Amino acid sequence: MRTSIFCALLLVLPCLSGAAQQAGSPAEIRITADNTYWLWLNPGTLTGDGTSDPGFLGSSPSDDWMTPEYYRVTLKEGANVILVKAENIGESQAGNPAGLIAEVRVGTRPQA
Ligand SMILES: [Ca+2]
Repeated sequence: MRTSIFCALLLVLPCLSGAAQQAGSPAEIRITADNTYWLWLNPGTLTGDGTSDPGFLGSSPSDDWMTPEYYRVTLKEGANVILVKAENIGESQAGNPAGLIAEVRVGTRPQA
C-alpha cells in the first residue's frame, strides 16, 4: 500500500531594507524535496491542486531530490509569501525519510 505525507512551509520575508523593499526586486529560490514539491510565490486562495494560481511557480520535475531547481522571481513591495507543499512517497514512514530544503536569495548575484 502506498502512503503519502503532505507538509507545508510558509515563509514570509518582511521588512527587507533598502532596495529590497522596492517593487520589482529580483530574487532566486533554490529548492528540493524528498520526494516532490509544489511552489508558490504570493498565492491567492488556492483551489484544486493550486497549479492554476497565478502565484504557482512550479513543481519538482522528478523525485531526484539531489538535484535542486532554481526559480528566478520578482518580489512585490513589502512582505512576500512563499508557500511550499511537499509529499513523501513510499510504503513505510520509519524507513522512508522525508525532507524539504529551500534557499531564498534576494537581489542579484554578483557577475562572475
Ligand atoms: Ca522519501
